[in-house]
Amino acid sequence: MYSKIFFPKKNKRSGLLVTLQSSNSKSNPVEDFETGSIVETREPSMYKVILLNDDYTPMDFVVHILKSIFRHDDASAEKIMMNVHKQGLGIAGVYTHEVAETKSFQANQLAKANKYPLKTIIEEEDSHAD
Ligand code: TYC
Repeated sequence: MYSKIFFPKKNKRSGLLVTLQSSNSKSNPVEDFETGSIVETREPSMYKVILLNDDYTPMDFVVHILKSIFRHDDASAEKIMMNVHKQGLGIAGVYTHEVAETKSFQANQLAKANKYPLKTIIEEEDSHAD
């Protein structure tokens, strides 16, 4: 997913189209083959889904969430769950904003439906603009 910003060339009466996605990443300007306009492309911001520890949600249920919603295999799900259990929180996965929101919501809803207090939150990743 890229946003495009068209800057008209000098001495041209062409219009100006701006399609800006909120992003703090560095742009990569390239020349459009057909129009000669400068097209600025940006990577989308990425978001961490953070899994929070609690004292009541069963470990097996946490592993189930990590496998079914975050697509981890057995070993990875077990490792993340134990890490969250010991450290207090951990990363279930990193996604674009809409996917992160959806997976976080699904995990929280599944926990709620099973009357467990497990919660996930989302947080934007550092963009490391260089
Ligand atoms: N601490 C929980 C227990 O001892 C297990 C657990 C792990 C709960 C990770 C939530 O995100 C979590 N049953």
